[in-house]
Amino acid sequence: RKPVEVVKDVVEAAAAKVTDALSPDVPGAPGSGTPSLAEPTTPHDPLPPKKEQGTPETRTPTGAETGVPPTAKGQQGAYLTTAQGARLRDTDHSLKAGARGPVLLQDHHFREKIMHFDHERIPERVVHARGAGAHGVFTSYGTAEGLTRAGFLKKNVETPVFVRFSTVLGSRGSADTVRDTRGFATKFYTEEGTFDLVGNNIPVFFIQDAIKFPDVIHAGKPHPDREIPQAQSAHDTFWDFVSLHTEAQHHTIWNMSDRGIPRSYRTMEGFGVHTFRLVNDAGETVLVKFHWKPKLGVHSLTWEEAQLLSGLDPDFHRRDLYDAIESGAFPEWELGLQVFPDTPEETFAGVDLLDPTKIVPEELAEVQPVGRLVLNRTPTNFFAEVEQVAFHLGHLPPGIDVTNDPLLQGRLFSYLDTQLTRLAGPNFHQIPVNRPHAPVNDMLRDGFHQQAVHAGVAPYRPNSLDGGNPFPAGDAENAFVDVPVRVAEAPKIRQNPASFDDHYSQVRLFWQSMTPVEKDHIIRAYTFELGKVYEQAIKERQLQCLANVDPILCAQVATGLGLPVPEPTQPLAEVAASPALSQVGHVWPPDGRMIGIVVGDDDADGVTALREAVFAAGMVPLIIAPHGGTIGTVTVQRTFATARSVEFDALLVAAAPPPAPDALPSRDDKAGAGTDRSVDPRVLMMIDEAWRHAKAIGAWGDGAAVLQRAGVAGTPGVVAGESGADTFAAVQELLGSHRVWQRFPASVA
Ligand code: HDD
Repeated sequence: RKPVEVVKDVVEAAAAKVTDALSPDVPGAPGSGTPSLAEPTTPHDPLPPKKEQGTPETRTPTGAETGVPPTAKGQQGAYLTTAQGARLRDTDHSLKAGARGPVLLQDHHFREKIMHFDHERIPERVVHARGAGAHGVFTSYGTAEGLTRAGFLKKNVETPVFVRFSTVLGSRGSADTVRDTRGFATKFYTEEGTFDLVGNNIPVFFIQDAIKFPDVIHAGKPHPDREIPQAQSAHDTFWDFVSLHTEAQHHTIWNMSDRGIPRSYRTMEGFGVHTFRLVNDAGETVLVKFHWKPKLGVHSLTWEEAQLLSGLDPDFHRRDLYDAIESGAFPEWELGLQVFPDTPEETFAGVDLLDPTKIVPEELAEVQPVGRLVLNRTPTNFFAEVEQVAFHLGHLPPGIDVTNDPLLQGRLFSYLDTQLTRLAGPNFHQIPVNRPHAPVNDMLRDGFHQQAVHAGVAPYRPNSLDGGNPFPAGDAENAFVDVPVRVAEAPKIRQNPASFDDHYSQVRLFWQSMTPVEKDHIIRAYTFELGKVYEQAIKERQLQCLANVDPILCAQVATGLGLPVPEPTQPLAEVAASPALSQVGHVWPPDGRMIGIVVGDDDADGVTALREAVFAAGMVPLIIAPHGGTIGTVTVQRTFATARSVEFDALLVAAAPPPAPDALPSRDDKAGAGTDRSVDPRVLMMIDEAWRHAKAIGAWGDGAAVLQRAGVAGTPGVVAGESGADTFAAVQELLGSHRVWQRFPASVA
């Protein structure tokens, strides 16, 4: 049949569905008798006439109120229309003077369509351009009630949230699994105004003063001449900067550790980084640091997995987040606070709380849980929500205030300012995802993209024309509290406090807190990154920095680079390790983990039962078969052509499927090495990689022979069970530790 006939069938089938859907109950449907839905982007009801302006509302309708989330109302009616609502009969042919003639300038639909398309892209974020976001809910435990007047932290209060995760350096289309810091930004739509907690998965920052932010980002972004490398720090300008601005060494060692390559957004900690100030009803204050603790624990990729994923699935973290939510394995974090007395010195246990390059070890100030975050809804439209969401540290509800951390103070300017270019004007707070859920009655007016139809004539205060509205709130009406912190009488100077000069003690603290296998990964990461640097002087300068952190770290990296080992320029700091910083040695719930299951054609019942067992354990099975389609009644999700080990956390081999005719050559095919092709080489590659990346592996029945053939049977973390069920049970146990750490040589050193 001609393609045009096929298309006709498809179109007719779709049209029939639309007709079915157009029951008289559907608003806007012909004959429904109901008016069309309201224009969805109208943000608020028009203000009442000025005399009745008692409680003017500019409130975003929430899903609970309208039954429909505001973002789900982008279209009304079943028919294609112009942007002005005129129905169209054809959108595939421009209006021409005859079938072979020129296109006519009067084709208003063509011009509207192309004009809009030409402007679909907006500037990407200058940093954190690559990201993914999701909706959720934050439920407060009430444990912070005595510390802050913030209503969303009162017991059992549920607050809708939107969270955006990101990498920092890459462009919008860059890979997810690069070595980088991850952003963790949360918008709490509280009833007292929006609170944005704009944090990272690393608790310290590269610089101590925001005035250096353009410089560190210029150094980290691709080189200006050739615009490479994309989304990574393994290049000259980055290491030039961090070896010259040695305050960056603490953040850098976190990047070089496994924290720089998270397994998933779901397995990252989040940190507010700065110290904030809470104020309670009595006006009492404390200093706090915010922490997000993932329910699934902190887990990372191996460097080889991260590199493979950048090519095999550049959207790995984004896919993982959305797959988890859609499969019902909702990502969860606990919000915690480290609480410090608000003293004039603003220090705790010798740590300057205004220095964003320092942590307070959890062993010295426990992280106290105050609430729970669950992400349970994927975006309806990525651009509308994830791309247009705008975070700002100045979005603070009453009860939370800032401190004088100079990095924080600079950020308070930057986040508003950047949106003017990115979102093209000052009204970005009216974009649906950015609208507060608290009633808004500001005196901001006009500007590009104004969506609100403000009533009244007197947007100033005091006024006598709009009945005095809007009125100032006091303590009783829960007005925002600017904590009256005393500002010391001091000269205007461009200078840091002396305590900011300690650039190495906490780098050493981090290094000392790592287990041998984590130290090994750090050494390899520095060796890789500096190995990509061309300038000898930069490598030598960075080695000099490492000499001030630890002699073994420095010597091993120097050996890898083939350079001499420098002497430290200052005494090594005496520090106590913080075991809380290590990812190894904990056991975590394995919920939401991906279990790859290699099957043949003849074990359909066993596979069905195993799939159910995996789901019942809160994990997600991925059936991998020689061909697509089904195995019995089970749908095949990956074939040997589309599966790769890096997608899953553990591998089960249920059978010994024969090699497909188009299998890749295996190393056994090399001349003289024999040609045992009893197992598909792609299955052998999956096993080989899963083993190398220290993942749990299991097999039963014929599958056990496959593990023998792969040469991994009987090694740590490789289970040969009697049945699928008991093999899976043993693998589940192993997953609690994330990896079979013994397989890394350094872990036994
Ligand atoms: Fe920033 C975005 C986190 C320092 C200026 N930053 C941005 C995002 C996160 C962070 C998570 C992405 C938000 C989103 O998803 O839309 N930034 C941090 C943290 C910092 C930090 C944890 C240090 C503790 N940032 C920082 C400084 C400056 C900026 C010192 C400028 C002086 N950051 C920006 C920005 C961005 C941004 C240019 C780009 C897009 C945006 O704000 O909305 O304004």
